[in-house]
This record gives sequence, structure tokens and C-alpha cells, in this order.
Amino acid sequence: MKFGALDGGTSRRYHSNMIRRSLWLMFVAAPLGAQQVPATYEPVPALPGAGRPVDVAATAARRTRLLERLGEGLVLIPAATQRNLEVEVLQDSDFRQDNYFFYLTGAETPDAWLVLAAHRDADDEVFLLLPPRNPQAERWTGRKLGPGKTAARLTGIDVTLEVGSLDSLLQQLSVRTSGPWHTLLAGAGAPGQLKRIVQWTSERESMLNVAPVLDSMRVVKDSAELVRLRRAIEITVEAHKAAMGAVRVGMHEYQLEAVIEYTFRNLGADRLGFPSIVGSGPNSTTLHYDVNRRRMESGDLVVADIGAEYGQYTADVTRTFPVDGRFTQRQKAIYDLVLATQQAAIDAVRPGVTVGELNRIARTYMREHSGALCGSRTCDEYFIHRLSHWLGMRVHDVGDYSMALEPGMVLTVEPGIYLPDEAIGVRIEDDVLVTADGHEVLSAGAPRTTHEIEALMRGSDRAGASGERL
Ligand SMILES: [Mn+2]
Repeated sequence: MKFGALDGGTSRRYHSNMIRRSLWLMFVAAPLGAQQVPATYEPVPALPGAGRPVDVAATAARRTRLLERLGEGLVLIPAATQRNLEVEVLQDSDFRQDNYFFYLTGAETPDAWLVLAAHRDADDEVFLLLPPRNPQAERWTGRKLGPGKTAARLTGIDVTLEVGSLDSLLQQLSVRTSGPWHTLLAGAGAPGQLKRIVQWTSERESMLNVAPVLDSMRVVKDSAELVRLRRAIEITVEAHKAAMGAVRVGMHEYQLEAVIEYTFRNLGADRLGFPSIVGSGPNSTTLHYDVNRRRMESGDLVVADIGAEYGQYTADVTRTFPVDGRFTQRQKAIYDLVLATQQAAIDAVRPGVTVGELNRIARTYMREHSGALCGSRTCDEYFIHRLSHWLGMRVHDVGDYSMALEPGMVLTVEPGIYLPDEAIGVRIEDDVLVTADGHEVLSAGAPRTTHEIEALMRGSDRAGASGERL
């Protein structure tokens, strides 16, 4: 597999390179320009894509496509900014790159800028501006990607500059570039970046928001994106199997959450795509319940709506299973209606169909097959959320929901029925890739029918099962 584990010799080799490099630096007394990189510099595996190779042909193709769409003009994309752990008292210390910046560069460097210039009669230009490396700071933060040959090689962007030269670069480009300037007018997080953008905006006749164009590109995933998304989903599927195998009467929801998130991390997920929802009994009917503190009882259903993030892409898969390993007749009847509804919608996924049509197909199916299951009303009245959302670098990914499906789009299909009076909530969610002639269910590895779920749970040595076993 392309993104396999890094070979074991990496760290030692890195270490000896560090020593060699330090010695080399001692002999070169002349100050190194920030753009010069010692010839012995070798890439650290953690750069720039968290230890994973970046498909530089794919990121280059995305930049080219963007510039073709725009025709002429300038594009400024700021990276996410490094947060201050001491001041902001963060729960999670890790840096996460801005999705747009990552989409176009594959680089995880904070406080960087990407500048693209589309010319009508000349070749397009691409500039990556990076903070200069600071050996003192790197003793604390670890190796960063500074401007230079390594950055050029790892990102596929030939011209790398220091961030300090951003204003002068823009000044030069404004002379020889016609057409409007584009940037991310919403969501450019850092106050400093925002201030600069506002300043440039006031100096420009037109400053357009590039997000809608990028969003329309991001909604169709290329093959490099799908490699990462598939891995995120694979990891999430494993976590569901682990959760079904581990759940016991008397366990707390947070213990099941721990099994899930242990599995994520153990299989190389970078972080959670969103807070894990582990809702048992009455909590199974709360759509975004993520307190996860209840003790699970015999007869409960538990809804686990979870997603690992891998290489900036997140999965989103939901399974509902009985805490004691067996669905009651009533639970099975509700479950089977949700399952058949989901199948009806999945069967309809193919190019040309819209998300709105899928939603109608699902609701109609559920209504027509409700019988007396939900009392005097039909069950679709208890299906209180939407059927689908786009999936990608965000769990509710960018993209226009009125678009007809195209190959490469990835959406969730997730009907549910929630009956608070009976403490029964059932949601089944899968991640579906639109293909040229239909679809592929990327999360198909997670047990989905009551039969498959009960079989897995039976096989997980439940003799004398109790929470004390954990
Ligand atoms: Mn979802």
C-alpha cells in the first residue's frame, strides 16, 4: 500500500544526518541566507504531510485546474496559523492545516501563504511562502519546512520564498498581472492574515472569494484524495468491529468510546474527524449526543456515530447494536426498516441523481413500509434529519447540494428512526463513492445487518460478560 509504515531505520538515519549537518554548519561560518539550504539536508519523514508522501502531481493538477477556471488574476491562500498552547489552553495541541491550503499544496506548515498568478498570455506562476526555519525554536517545536530546495521537492512548487517577502511579491505581481485578486474572504483564521487581506482588499478594486470555485472542485475527489479517505474509512470500520466486540452490559459509554478511539490512533489516524457519538438507551435518540457518560444496561441499543481522520480526510460511519449482543424483536423490526430504507437510497446512487432525489426515495420507502411499526404515524416522521451530506476533508464537506452526482463524489447515506418514548434510536450510516456506473460503499466492511452484528458479537467471547472485565 502506498501510505505504508515508515521503515524502522528512519530515525537513526535522521539522527546521523542531524549530526553531520551540525558539523557541516560549524565549518560554514558565513551566515546562511534563509533561502539557502545546506546541501546535506535530507527530508524529515514528518514533512510536509505528517510522514506521508504528498502526491505532488495531484496537488499541481488542482492548482492548474483552479487557474484555468479563473482565467486570469491572482490567488492568495493563507495556511492555518500556529496556535498558542499556553495562551489558548487548548484541549488538543496538534496543528491542523487549513483545508484549502492543504488541498493545493499538501503542506502542513503553519503560517505559510500560497500565491498563484494566472496570466492570459504567459505561463501561470506559483509561489509558496514559508516562515524561515529557526534552529532555536525547532529545539522545542521540531523540524519545520522552510523555504528552499527541500520544500520545492516535497511540495512540487519550484519557487519558495520567505513569508516576509509577501508584500513585495504582491507588489511585483500587481504590476504584471491583470484580472481580479481572489482569496478566502471567510474563514481565513489568523487575525494577522485577516488584517493583511482586509488591507489588500481596500487597495484593490476587486477582491473575490475563491472558496466557491475551490468548493466545487473539492466536492469531486481525485484519486490521491480517495486513497486517504479510503484509509480513514477503513480505520473507522475496524473501530466499529472493535466496539461491537468489546461492548458489555455495565460498561460506560466512555469506555466504549475509548475502545473506538484507541483503535483509531492505533491504526494511525491523526485525530477524530468529529467528537465520537456513543449514545446508549435513551441517549440513542439524541442525534449529536457526545457526553458519553451513561452506564449501559441490558436491553439497550447503542448508536456509535464515529469517524477517524487520516491525512486530513475524515470518515463518518454509524452503526447501532445491542449492548447485550441480541436485538429484541421490536428493535430488530425498527432496525430492519432503517436498513431497507438505507439500501433503497444506496441502490439509487449513480451519476445524474441529486441528493434531494435520494432523500425523497428514502422517505417514500420508509413511509410506504412503516405498517403499524410507529403507531398511528408513519416512521418517516421519526426520521428527523437529512439523509446525506458530502464527505471529505470536513465531515460535512463543502459543496453544493443541488448538484447532480458525478463520479468521484463521496456522500453519506444515513437514515434513522428515533423513538424517545421507547428509548430506541437506530441510525445506520455508510460512506458511498459515486462511480461511473453506479456506486461503491466504502464502509461496507462494518457489519450492517442484525445477523452480521449478532454473529460478530457472539464470536467475541461474551461468557460472563460484564463491565468489570475491562
Ligand atoms: Mn454523518
